[in-house]
Amino acid sequence: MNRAGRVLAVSAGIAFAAALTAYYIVSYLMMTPPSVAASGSAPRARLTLQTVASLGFKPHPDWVSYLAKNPQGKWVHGTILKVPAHSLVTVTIYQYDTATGLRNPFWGGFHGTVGPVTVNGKAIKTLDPSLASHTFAIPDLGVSVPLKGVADKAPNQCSVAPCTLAEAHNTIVFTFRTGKRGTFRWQCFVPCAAGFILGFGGPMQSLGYMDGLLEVV
Ligand SMILES: [Cu+2]
Repeated sequence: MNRAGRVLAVSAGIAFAAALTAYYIVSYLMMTPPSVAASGSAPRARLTLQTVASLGFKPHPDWVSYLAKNPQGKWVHGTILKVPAHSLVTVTIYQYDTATGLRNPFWGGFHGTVGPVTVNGKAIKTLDPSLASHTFAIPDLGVSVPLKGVADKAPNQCSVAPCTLAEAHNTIVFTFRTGKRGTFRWQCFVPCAAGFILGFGGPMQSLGYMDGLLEVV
């Protein structure tokens, strides 16, 4: 190839890489994951969530995920939750996934909750860490609640979100208090990402799956 040809080839390569980079940045900036507001208003609000073993639709049908119910009663695949400041927020989680277990038994306890934590209507003080399927934890607010998994052999298990109450699940209800306004990260601490190294990749490190933001407004 002569000099002009090489310059042309290199320039074309650089232009292609620059276009790809620009595309990546623009699509990153334009992607706004949906946020879901709690129902009710200060000083009392309610959040309704569900966890599913596999989302069942694109872009990651086999990823484990949280979903949230909006105030109109529709399930949304989103983990950005909007709650009022200085309020008591009661969270109901329909837990459809089976247990993976916690590596650190400390997280089998309930932290930062106000009043009882109930599983299927029964108050419990702590959860056997090996029964945890996921946790709902907001480290900055000191909140952490392990969620009891569905039995491995439970009949009628759900595999496509949103799951319905007719499918095998545990219902966990707890309340926590919000303080000042701000954005706080929340996440699951169970290594529940099947197929990823140590169970902590993929959905465990992705907003919209096992991670989210709590917008206190
Ligand atoms: Cu999880």
